[in-house]
Amino acid sequence: MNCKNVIVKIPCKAMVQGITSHPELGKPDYVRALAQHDAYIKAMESLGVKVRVLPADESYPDSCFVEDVAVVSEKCAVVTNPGAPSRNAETRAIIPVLEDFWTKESIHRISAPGTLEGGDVMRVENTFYAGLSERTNAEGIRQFTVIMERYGYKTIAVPLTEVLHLKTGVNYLDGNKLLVAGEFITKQEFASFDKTVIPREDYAANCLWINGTVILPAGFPKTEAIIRRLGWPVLPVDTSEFRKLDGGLSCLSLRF
Ligand code: CIR
Repeated sequence: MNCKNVIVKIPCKAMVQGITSHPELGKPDYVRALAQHDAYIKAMESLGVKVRVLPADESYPDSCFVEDVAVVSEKCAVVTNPGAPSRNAETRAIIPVLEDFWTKESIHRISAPGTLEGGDVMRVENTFYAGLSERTNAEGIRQFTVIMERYGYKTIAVPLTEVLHLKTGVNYLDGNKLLVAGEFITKQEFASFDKTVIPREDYAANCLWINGTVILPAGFPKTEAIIRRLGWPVLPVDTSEFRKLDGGLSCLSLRF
């Protein structure tokens, strides 16, 4: 689906204390992270997208991963309820921003005991796949399903066990094509897709199809070659500093 707008949030200095399941990769280099974030914005702009840049928020080390605090579509927006305690209140700052794009009536909320993070939600046309993960629970998906039904969208829950978020390992490109890695290669829920398996470069499953070009993380040549073979131009963007916090390309923006 074509994308007109993107919301991003500048990384804060406290990002070096962000959550990570890969401490062996080391702490992010803040200056490099800022430069990579800037390149991400420029990549989006080069594809015809209008980028709204939110200021850094030092209270929340992981707040640059703005994808997790909302799920957006052309008809509505859903403010999530992040399952990570240190990230839960990040949602407060996104509400006034969403109000610039959606009416108050079309902005909804996931509430406790439901939890949901945007990284667990993948849109394919009028269907949302929602990962049942450590961050997103069944009640969160139930609430999300009810909200989205009102707008004519369907939700399919996908249990996951190996990765942080659904989109850590599976991403929809276009034309029924799905990039899959790890546990998503064999999942029944994705049986009808035209799947491309990421060969031993699992991190590169988190790519973004933006208006006919695929933005992919820099440094994954096998994946880059595969995507070129699928027929799309590619735009590599270095995300090495965000990877140290389990973050990838999709995590850094809300796209609509
Ligand atoms: C976290 O653990 O919440 C952050 N360090 C990474 C969030 C990545 N977001 C995403 O996959 N959507």
